[in-house]
Amino acid sequence: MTTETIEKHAVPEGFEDAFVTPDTYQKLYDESISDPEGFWGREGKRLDWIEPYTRVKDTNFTFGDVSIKWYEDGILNASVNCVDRHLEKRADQTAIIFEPDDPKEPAQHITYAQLSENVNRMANVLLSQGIMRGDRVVIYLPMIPEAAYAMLACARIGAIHSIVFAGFSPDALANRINDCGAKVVITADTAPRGGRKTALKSNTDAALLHTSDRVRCLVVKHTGDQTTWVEGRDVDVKAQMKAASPECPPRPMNAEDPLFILYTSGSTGKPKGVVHSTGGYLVYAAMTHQYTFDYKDGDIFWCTADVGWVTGHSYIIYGPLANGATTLMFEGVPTWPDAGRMWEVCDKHKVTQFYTAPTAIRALMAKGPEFVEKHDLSTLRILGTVGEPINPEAWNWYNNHVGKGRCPIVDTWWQTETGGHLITPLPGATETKPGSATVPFFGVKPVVLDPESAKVQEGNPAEGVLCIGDSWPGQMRTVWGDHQRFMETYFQQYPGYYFTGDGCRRDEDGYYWITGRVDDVINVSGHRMGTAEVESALVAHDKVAEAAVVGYPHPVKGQGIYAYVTLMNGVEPTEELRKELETWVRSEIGPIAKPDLIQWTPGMPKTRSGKIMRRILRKIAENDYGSLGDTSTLAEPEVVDDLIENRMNRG
Ligand code: 6R9
Repeated sequence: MTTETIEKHAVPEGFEDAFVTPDTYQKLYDESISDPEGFWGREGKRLDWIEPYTRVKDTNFTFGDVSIKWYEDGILNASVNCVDRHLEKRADQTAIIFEPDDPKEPAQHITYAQLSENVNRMANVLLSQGIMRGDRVVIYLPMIPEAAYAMLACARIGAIHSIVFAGFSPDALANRINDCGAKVVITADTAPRGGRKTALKSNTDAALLHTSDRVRCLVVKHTGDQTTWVEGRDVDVKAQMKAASPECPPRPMNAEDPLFILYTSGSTGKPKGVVHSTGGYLVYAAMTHQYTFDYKDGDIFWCTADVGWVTGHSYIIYGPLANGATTLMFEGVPTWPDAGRMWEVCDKHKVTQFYTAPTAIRALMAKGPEFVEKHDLSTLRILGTVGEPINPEAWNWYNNHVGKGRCPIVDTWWQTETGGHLITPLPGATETKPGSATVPFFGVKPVVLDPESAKVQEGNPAEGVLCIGDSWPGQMRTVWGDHQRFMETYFQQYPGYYFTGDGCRRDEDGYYWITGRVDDVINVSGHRMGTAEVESALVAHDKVAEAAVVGYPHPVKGQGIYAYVTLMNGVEPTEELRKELETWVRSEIGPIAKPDLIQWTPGMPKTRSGKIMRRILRKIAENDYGSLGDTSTLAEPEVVDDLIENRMNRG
């Protein structure tokens, strides 16, 4: 389908009272670009400040001098903004609805008063472990309320949290603990998901063999399953919380003090520790949550992401709680006990905004609409997607079967690095086109550049790499411990701009269509993965001589992982070895990194200077080998014939 044949969807009826309407969008957007100081100076007031800021924006995108500061002389505490300030009006309002993995278990409704008590108690537990302002705390927890308590407890005492997705392996966990120099890791005994359990504590035990032996381990006894216990190192969090005081004074923090670090994959080397600030990040998360989802008092907001990803940080915890919202936390998976679980939960808790990933929509679409039809979804007002481009088929299914044509769909484009939505429709203001993230959020200046000449593509339509022309408060501040890498990754290639790593097209109407990554990052079920990470896991196996990994189109996951592997001399390629390598990658990185296809190859297509020609590997993985382009620089052109003959994707 080309963009020209895609119809525009008008804003459905009933959104006349939305926070942002077509007129206000244009007016506010223009102001946000022409007077960022005035605009963001006003928006910053949505938070409670201990000391108000007098300076709003101090940002520089010049390579070599990159520096990003917002509200830099303001003093605040993020947990006060997410909890304490709501107590006067909302003490008995539900802050978090916890829906457990097993539908037979009762849901929990945690009020703001209870949230406050738990956060304070957890903060006191951290203090008693010697955690101080600026210390790093790694959180390796499933989707349980304690994850929210832990994040906000860190924020309360000025510690910097770094959540590691509970699906990551012990090695991945150890690397992150070491990179940020964490003093403690907070984990749980075991984590039920989809009726199966992950042994988080034993993963943590394995990880801690590769870290400093001073790292303490705080364990949430969630299921009560038996685990090993290391005296002097392991701490029973729930028992300690019970004994701790329910009051812990919040630490006044500078707006630019880091709130959290979140590791994300890049095109080269090991994952980067993306650093987010306390003030600017929270302003941006709260504002985008309010406007993009038109969040109003009484709404029940459900973001299905995991807190281990940035979407969980901004739209399960920080944005909603800063707005005094009711946010739903779901421990389970979309397809267990059956493909109706999401809709059952929407029905049960009267969800008003539902925010998920295209890969989940495609997986549920494949099971048929009967699972949706069984449930009453009449409370839904707004539907959202995030993580990867959504194909128009999935968009239409979501719109017709879930939204019944009455819910605007907000296709939100953003990144771990951006803290919140950058390009997105606003439900009461933006006409939508299936597959397009539409128009920029306030204060966001998208720029399309020619990838080779770096020339700005003026006018519509346009196509090229997507950059952003100026800073916004939710922007990442640095890479933890490596500001140089921050500058090189995002500000070197296209001087003066923030480079997103995505390609895009801007159509006749000025709508943006994200076409996917232009670097060696692949997007598997909405999870970002550096191909280099999977490659280094593969070559760490003693039977592997060389490996190259690329993405290929996958009907449900968006992209699948295609690995080309050259074995050590004398090693026989067998089915058994294929399985062994799959298990190996799972254990090195985590289940999400397991290759979908492994092709054995006697050698890689290389230039004479020894560079692997990934363009060719990508084409063959896409089953598009008729148009390999210029292969004249190949050192051994015959390798390509073998690769084509033995290709694994013939779909
Ligand atoms: C929030 C998140 C970021 C990358 C990004 C892009 C892709 C995210 C998208 C989208 C098209 C959307 N992406 N949202 N592509 N349409 N609505 O996903 O962060 O994990 O850092 O991934 O995901 O390629 O560059 P992160």
